[in-house]
Amino acid sequence: MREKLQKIREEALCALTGAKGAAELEELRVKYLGKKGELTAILKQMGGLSAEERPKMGALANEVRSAIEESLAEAKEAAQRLALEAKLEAEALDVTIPGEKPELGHKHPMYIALDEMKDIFIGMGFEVLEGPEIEESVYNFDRLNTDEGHPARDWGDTFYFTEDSTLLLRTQTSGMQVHAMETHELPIRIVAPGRVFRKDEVDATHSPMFHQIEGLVIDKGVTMADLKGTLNTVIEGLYGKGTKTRFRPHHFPFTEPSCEVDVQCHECGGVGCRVCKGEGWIELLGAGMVHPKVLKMSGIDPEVYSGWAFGFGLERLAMRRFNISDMRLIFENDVRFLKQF
Ligand code: 2NL
Repeated sequence: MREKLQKIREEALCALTGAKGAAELEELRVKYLGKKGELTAILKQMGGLSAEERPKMGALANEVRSAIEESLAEAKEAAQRLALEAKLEAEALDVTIPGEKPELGHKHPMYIALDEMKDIFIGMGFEVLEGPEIEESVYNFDRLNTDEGHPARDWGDTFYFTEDSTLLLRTQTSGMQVHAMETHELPIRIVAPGRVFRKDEVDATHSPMFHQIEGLVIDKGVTMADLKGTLNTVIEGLYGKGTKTRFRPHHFPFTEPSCEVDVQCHECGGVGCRVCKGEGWIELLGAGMVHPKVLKMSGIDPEVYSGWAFGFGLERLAMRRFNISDMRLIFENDVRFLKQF
């Protein structure tokens, strides 16, 4: 029996030294120390020993068990350490590998033009307002002296939400300014940029969605001279000092008198060329003195206050600013196009 016990010890310790991994260790534990294991089988034979031999063999058996248990614990610890090391190695992050550079976009050319405009107006003490693209026809039309029956209100030109034509996608940013006249304290000095919508077919100069920037000034004693002076300053800011302008009479329902403003062709200096289509002048914006009826409808007394307003198309402004020949390029968002600005 002594030899058997010593053989078990030898074999077990040898097997444990060579064992790899927790599963194999557990197998060895069952093989040597388990209920049906080799050591237990020996202990079961103890009954057949003499009274003298039994305690000796018992002591030896315990010794062998302890040795195997100790060795098993050590092997388990070593296996865990190895597993952890392997895991750390596998999951290691090499922070010295160069990262992937995120490709940054940049400002859309139309927003470059808009931001230039905003800067010029903010510099002159204007406030920038933005408002809803879904508007009531009262604010888009009625309060701007554009009554029912006016061609601008036609179902063929305007995107309406309701059969009774009370709710629509704004066709101009003027609604914002009407809201401002009703809620702002006087005097008012605001610009309102934003998207507007009209049922236009897409071509080189039209889109059913485009951008406007409108301005409104209301104070005591404001005249057409303020309109001309301010707009000339803005245009010089956009096209350079000394740029010549021309104010032509025009008609808008919300202003009286009204005008359109042209800038002398930067390409030919007014002689006439391909860019200005032989005119020498390029149309830039519409403007005028706010109609007294428009002031009155928003609760402002036209006997005390007067004002002027204007509206630019931003796509056209950007097209002129960057020499873009087709409006569709502005909306297609082809990066090869956008990258150039
Ligand atoms: C254009 C030029 C314009 C206005 C917009 C305006 C706004 C209020 C009162 C009076 Cl609240 N006028 N805006 C004035 C003149 C011209 O836009 O070509 N529009 C179709």
